[in-house]
Amino acid sequence: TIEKSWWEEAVVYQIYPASFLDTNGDGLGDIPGIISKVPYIKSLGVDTIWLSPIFASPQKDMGYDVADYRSIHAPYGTVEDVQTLIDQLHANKMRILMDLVVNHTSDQHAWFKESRSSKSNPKRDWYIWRDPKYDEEGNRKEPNNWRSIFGGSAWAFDEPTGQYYLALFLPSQPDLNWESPAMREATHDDMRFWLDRGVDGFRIDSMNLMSKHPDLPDGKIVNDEPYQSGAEFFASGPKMHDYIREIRSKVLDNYDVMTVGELGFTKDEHSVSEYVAKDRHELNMLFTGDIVDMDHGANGKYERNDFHPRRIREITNLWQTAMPKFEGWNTVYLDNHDSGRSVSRYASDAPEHRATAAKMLATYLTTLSGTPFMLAGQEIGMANLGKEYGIDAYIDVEGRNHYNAILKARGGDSTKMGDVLREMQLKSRDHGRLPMQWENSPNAGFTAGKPWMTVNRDYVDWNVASQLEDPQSIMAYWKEVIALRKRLSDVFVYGSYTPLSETETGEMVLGFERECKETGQQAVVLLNFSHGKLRVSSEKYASWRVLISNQADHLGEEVELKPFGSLVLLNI
Ligand code: TEU
Ligand code: CA
Repeated sequence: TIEKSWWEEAVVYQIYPASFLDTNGDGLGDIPGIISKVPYIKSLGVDTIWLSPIFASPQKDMGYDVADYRSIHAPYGTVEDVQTLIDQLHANKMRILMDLVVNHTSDQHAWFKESRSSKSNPKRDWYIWRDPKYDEEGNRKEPNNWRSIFGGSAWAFDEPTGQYYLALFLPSQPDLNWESPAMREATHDDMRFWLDRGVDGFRIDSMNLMSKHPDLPDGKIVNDEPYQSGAEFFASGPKMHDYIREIRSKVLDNYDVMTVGELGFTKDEHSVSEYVAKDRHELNMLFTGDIVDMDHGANGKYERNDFHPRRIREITNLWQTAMPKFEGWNTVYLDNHDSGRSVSRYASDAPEHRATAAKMLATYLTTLSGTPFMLAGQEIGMANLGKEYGIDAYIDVEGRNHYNAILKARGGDSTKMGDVLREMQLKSRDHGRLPMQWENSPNAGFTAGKPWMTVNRDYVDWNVASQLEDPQSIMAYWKEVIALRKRLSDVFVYGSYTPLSETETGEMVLGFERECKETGQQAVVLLNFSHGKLRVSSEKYASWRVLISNQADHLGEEVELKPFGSLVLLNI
């Protein structure tokens, strides 16, 4: 018999609060907007939502800069509103995950204000402070050469006390010092605050950055830039697992909850296993970064590196085969608020392919082992902003910093920025944050006011209202594949995974089998990642029946996949 748990069977729907639904016309989504859509979310078959941060924040990084974890960013609503949301979800047998941002806080957090106030403040060591270094000419220098993930130095100088503090993201996001037991306890209390209100778990932001190498050594020098990554010394540091186990035993184990850790930089199977192997008793699942980095270059996100299906085959095979070895569990995802939409990056948003491509990716997400996470809007095939949008449509700090740095290096000539814009049109974080497209009315029905960011004008054709009416819609397909996953969970959730080789399927098709050993039930999934019509030999599956397909034909000895076609066959 199979050991089962709710979080393995869950299908999670990520909501970016600013962009979901605005109910008071201030142009920003809000908690009442989410509450009003609980029946809609439930109708998809989704059972859990993950809310990106909704806490008090100056919004320098859209809430990933938390000023107070126990109060809500006022335009979003109140703690009472959130309680109503939690209660309504529970009344509908649904669950809610919150974003736990505890690698860093905002510089407006009371803890940091105290910490920076003097060197002798009791909270001084809640953050990472170091003396400056000096070069031969006596010029002040940062304590080491680490680069911020958003560009520039990872250190910010604070005049009043003459020291630098570490900030791996924005200078307004100082890193917490997890070495401090008092800081850890305060953070545990913040977690309990929400768990006691019924929250069902956390997505842990920048999870593996919490433990740094204690000596903060210089990062390996790979080019002549002033700052180097340093990730080898700030990701998955020596105390990482102590901190997680402490959270687990002191906090999480007192509740029936789950955690999903965001895992950047750490990529090897052994290190990954240490977070999620069953006997480790640490996290329930992870977001490995590789699946959203498939078109990143060796020198960074915005370096051109066109997607090839070989990448998704490698990554899928890697984690699908690794997890069972150590009885670990994982997520299955392609989209989040930090990237372009998968349909635009890994498939096609060309009008003639878009619906089929979105359905093909939905098939991928719901037929693998692991907990599927989808981003709001994925159920209607929301896509990136089109090429007609210029740089002004992009507002996110990561992409903007990148663009501005190159613009400066090229002497400020914006006519020479076509290559940079091309990559932003694929990968900018803005695309994952576009306002939800509810209907064909001004601003897609997202707001009656002025939207906080660009509304993609393609809402005219791609919106919730029109797809609700259409049995052939992307949304209808999503409902179907989610329902199939739930009904056949022995195969699709708990079954074993066997990859089909590139020789068997051809390089543009991803294929795999799933099997429930107990019942002998088997499925085969074939996904065409190309613009072309492809045939795959299916002798072995000649007598299997079609469970679901978007644009494909089962011809017995052969399967014909239309462009971006997908097909799932079942043996019994
Ligand atoms: O992201 C962590 C992270 O490492 C990011 O740099 C991510 O790789 C990048 O955005 C991809 O382009 C998390 C959040 O998901 C992100 O939104 C926050 O900005 C970041 O932490 C800081 O809290
Ligand atoms: Ca609002």
